[in-house]
Amino acid sequence: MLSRSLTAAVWTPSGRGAVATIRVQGDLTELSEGIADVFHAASGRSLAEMPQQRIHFGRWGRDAAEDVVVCVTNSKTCEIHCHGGDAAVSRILSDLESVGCVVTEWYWQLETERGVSEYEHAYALSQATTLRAAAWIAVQVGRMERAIAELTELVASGQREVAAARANEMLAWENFGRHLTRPWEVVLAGRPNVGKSSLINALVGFERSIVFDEPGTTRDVVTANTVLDGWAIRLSDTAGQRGSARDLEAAGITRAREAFAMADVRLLLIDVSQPPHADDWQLLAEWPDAIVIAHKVDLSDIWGEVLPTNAIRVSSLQRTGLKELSSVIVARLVPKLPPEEAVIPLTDRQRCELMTYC
Ligand SMILES: Nc1nc2c(ncn2[C@@H]2O[C@H](COP(=O)(O)OP(=O)(O)OP(=O)(O)O)[C@@H](O)[C@H]2O)c(=O)[nH]1
Ligand SMILES: [Mg+2]
Repeated sequence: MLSRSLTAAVWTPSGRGAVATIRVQGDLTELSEGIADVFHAASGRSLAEMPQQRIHFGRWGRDAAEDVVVCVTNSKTCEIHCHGGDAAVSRILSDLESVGCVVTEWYWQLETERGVSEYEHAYALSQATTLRAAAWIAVQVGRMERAIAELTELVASGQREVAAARANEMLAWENFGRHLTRPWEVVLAGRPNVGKSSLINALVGFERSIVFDEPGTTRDVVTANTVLDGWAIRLSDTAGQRGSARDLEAAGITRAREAFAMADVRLLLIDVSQPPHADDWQLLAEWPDAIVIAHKVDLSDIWGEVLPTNAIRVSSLQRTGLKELSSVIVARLVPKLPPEEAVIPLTDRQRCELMTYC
């Protein structure tokens, strides 16, 4: 067994890929001895004898060996490139573990002098799902460490109030920062049959949710990921809301209400081709901050005067009003962009650390 001075981590994204890369860090002489019976270089050399910065072809495994390419990148790091399937990766990791390597996450192998914020920055960057979010995260490198050092100095020199004001300035971008690595939640609700599933399909551009001309079609929360103006959005379609529902439908409605309550933006649909119903008024009164959508405007509008004045007129069938709706959603989610030099907290730990100065 090796002393636990070696770590191994996968550096390629999870899931199936052409090639996967496993990085091992630590004492490579120990590693070389440990894997002598599982790794056989075509050159006959042991890992310890391999010149750095060269690629070495070889076979990995005691029986049913498979092809790998190994590269010793410096005196403490070697990379094993193997088939990108999960099976090949887990087999090599488990061999490494069985000889004493500690399997860890890739960002803990970063060589950094700046501490935890740099790990967090690298991890956050890997979690960005849009280029726009990645660009905002990329420019944050090093900013949080510097900001915290400044806050600490301010407190040490008795300027606690100035420090609190600065920390609050950064915390103002807390929600923006949180959604650089996870999607904004946009939830649709409305009475049964108003066209919620049709609208979600129109917004994502494919048939994600079942559409049917019968109330109560959607029974649970159905989600679909999309991007609006460069921001990652998770749309949720929900069961139609009606006061008279029973059993299974009622359970779906409870789930729908929970999802609606938690949303970053709520879309409340009304079907203008049907007369207003008590449940419509109830929903409008209950969720005054929701974006109201006057749906099915391709049909004759029965609501007329009583339609809320700020309602956005949409027809999912004819695909009209979708652009306007998208820009209203984006304006709600990101009403203002941070200034370029803003320090944006990216993780819960950073948010908590800033709060200690407030
Ligand atoms: N004319 C017209 N019909 C629409 C439009 N959007 C949806 N519909 C029709 O309305 C009916 C109900 O649509 P759904 O999208 O299933 O409605 P829903 O709100 O998801 O219904 P539940 O899941 O039962 O709550 C279907 O027959 C759709 O084809 C629209 O913009 N115009
Ligand atoms: Mg539905």
